Amino acid sequence: MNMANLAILDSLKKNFALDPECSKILVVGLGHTGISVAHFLQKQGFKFAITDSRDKPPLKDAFFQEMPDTPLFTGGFDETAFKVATHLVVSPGVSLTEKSIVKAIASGVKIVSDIDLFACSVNVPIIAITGANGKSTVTMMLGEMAKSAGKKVGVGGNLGTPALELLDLNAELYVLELSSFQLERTSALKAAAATVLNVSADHLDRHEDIAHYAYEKQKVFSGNGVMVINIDDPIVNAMQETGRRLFTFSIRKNADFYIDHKDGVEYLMHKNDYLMSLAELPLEGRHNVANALAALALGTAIGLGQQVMCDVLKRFKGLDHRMQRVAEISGVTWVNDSKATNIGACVAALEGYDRKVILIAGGDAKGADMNELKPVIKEKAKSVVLMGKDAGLIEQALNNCVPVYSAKNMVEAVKICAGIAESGDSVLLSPACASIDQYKNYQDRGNQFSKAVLRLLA
Ligand code: UMA
Ligand code: ADP
Repeated sequence: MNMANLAILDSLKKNFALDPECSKILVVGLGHTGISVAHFLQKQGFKFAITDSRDKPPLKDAFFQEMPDTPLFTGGFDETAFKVATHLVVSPGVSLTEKSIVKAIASGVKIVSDIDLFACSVNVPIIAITGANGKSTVTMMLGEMAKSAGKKVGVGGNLGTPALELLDLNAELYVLELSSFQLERTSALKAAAATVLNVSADHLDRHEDIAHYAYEKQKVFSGNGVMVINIDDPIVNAMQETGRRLFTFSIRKNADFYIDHKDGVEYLMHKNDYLMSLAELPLEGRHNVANALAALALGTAIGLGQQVMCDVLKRFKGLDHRMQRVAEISGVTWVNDSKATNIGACVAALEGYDRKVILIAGGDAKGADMNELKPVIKEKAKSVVLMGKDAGLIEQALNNCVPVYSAKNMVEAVKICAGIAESGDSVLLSPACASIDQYKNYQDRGNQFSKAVLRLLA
């Protein structure tokens, strides 16, 4: 349930000294988040302006038509707008190290995130999910579990629908996927249950190093809610806080949620309860077993029933562009894992295979050290087809440990793979890099792959 307007204003005042009478708010970024913030502020009676560094942010025209009277500064961050602001609501795509923002913070301007505004507006449980990989999968699993249990649930955040847009649902529970960018600028979130699924190198073009990235992720545990901890990941394991209610999960050892064998069958376990066999999980890969355990732990933390949760897992087919089987052509299986935008995801994908695959990788490495890919590629790849901006970095890191081919684009990459693949092989697009150097986004990259593969059928 949403809080009534007065209660929301009260909470915003207490947490951020935000006051419709005197606060001067600058919304930084005119993307989906910025628009959701504008709607929220307008509804609560705040005055605000918006700035975006881009000349023509894609949503500019639509915004101008909707709110023609709201001051809008584009084509750079407007210094005057920053000077008069008392509060900045900064979108996740904008770095807090931007000169104008650093200056504003130094002069006492408060930073607020859309997640802060959201947290100040609900008095029902929020479940928060972060991690380098698996966020969307676990968020969707848990959302489905809650729905199946008859709960009115809002599911969104980094997943796609900005958190503030979920408020109109008046849900009794919210499940949010949160990125490190959202968390780094959030201070009012107090989730009823939260998890950091794993930490591996990502977004190192925006975060100083992996320790800093982990520090931002850890903020998901702010407050006093249930901590769901992956004890297989040493960085996450170290986030445990004494005195907090805690569920652990592991695919390797004993934990609150773990895997055990009985009569040669592997089971998902909660303490002494055999929940379901692993064979009943339609998703491929050990990493998805970890995701299922995390979802079960979060669901248990908010009182969902075991049976309902397992029924959802048994029919959960996974999300597009994550280990998605596109086609089998002449005995060759083509798999789209375009959402593998970092090394950890690509490693997890390769580790799931017990036979060597042909890998298509490359794109924007976002500052990651591509040397980490070498051992798993050496073990699991028959050959590698590289494309995109940082193909050279990967090629250098591999140092001829497997045959490497270069492709200018996806059509060429698929052609090369079709030429070298033999019946029984799998061709896996799992780029270990972001897509923005050549594509609109990871969906676009995955779609281009599928299109090129399906063309082989013709
Ligand atoms: N930008 C500028 N100048 C600006 C504002 C934005 O150049 O003044 C650029 C950003 O660098 C970015 C793009 O515009 O490339 C969009 O940035 P944004 O903050 O306006 O993005 P939104 O449209 O609000 O979408 C954001 C999340 N995007 C990012 O964090 C980059 C979406 O996650 C999220 O779904 C949405 O809020 C709703 O919560 C996307 C994402 O790629 C899926 N997230 C990253 C990831 O998952 O790895 C973190
Ligand atoms: P996120 O939202 O964190 O990006 P997704 O569920 O969208 O996570 O999956 C992104 C990529 O990471 C996909 O390539 C997927 O196969 C891989 N992946 C999913 N879960 C995990 C995990 N627990 N560990 C490692 N990789 C994972």
